[in-house]
Amino acid sequence: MKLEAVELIRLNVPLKSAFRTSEGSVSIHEVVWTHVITDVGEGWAECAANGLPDYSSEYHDAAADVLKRFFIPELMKLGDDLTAELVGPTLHWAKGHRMAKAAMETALLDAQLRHANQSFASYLGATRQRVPAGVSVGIMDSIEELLSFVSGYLADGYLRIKLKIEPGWDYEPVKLVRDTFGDDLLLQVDANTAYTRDDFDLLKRLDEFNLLLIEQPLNEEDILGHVKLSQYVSTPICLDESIVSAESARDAIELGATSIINIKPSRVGGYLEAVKIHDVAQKCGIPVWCGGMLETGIGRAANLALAALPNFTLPGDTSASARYFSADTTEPFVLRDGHIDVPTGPGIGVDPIPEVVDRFAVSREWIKR
Ligand code: NPG
Repeated sequence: MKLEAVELIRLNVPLKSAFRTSEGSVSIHEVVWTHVITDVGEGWAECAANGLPDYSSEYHDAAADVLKRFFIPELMKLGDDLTAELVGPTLHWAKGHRMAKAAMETALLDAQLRHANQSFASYLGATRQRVPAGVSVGIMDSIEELLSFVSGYLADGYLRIKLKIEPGWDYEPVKLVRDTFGDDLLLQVDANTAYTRDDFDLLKRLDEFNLLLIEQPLNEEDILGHVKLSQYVSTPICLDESIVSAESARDAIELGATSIINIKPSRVGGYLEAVKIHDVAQKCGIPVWCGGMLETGIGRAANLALAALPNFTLPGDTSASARYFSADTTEPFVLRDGHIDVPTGPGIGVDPIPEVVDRFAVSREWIKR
């Protein structure tokens, strides 16, 4: 396939309500889309880098810049020899920028698979037609508000609840949710790196709530800290930000830093690396689940395909469109019996709705050969 042109579309998509984590609060999902035009057809992807570099060092302006300045021209140079599988090796020389790399790989894979009339799910090796859905619940202003949101999500049918925590918003809210909704609720927490090695006793108190896991309690570079914490608490530790490749996943597993992994394709450079992490974890008997980066339908579609692979044995943050958006950029994904259907059409299996994209687009720029 040959890359003829790329349209970089900047979108500001309003969230239904502000989403607050220990890293900050978001009320508008600011992202860049890569819309690729090739000689075999077009493809779409949503780059997960958000407005601020607060989850990782990536942010949308930087992603747009590195795509325009380096990645797109380099992929165009491959001429007819370009395939989605070559994106990773071709851009390997550039350090980091995994979300930008993932956006190019995903859009080209979408174009390639649409042309081959094959779905993402079938290409990635999915074994299920629908996936169980969990929901991520942000930090709130009050416990009453938290309980009311959790109760609403359970009424919607979500099968597991993930509570965002930070120092000062941990033991009490988790206790109240556990006491209010009972022992059968699948419950886990996500600290987004908010704690330090001085907080082990506090984190150990969470053991009393029979949580599925504590996600990324310490700094992403503190692998040894996570090893020590895993030995100190009985709740399983799950890494997110720390896992950026199949190698880092293998090492974290071998060292005993993680016993469950959150896989986000964008964080690790794309779906091909994500499948490698799935495979490494599966060989080691480590379950995985699919995380989310507030993606609109364009990004959510491919995540659902990944979440249908066999070692995704825990419900992911693969929520319905209505969890975050009043209007999604594609046909909305809906919750049915706590599950979401995996798209079956060619490529990512969904198309952007032009009027919605026009409404949320703040700029559009073409990069041509
Ligand atoms: O369901 O898309 C979703 C969001 C799930 O909590 C979620 N994502 O830390 O995992 C995270 C968090 C996040 C959102 C991180 C946006 C970075 C940006």
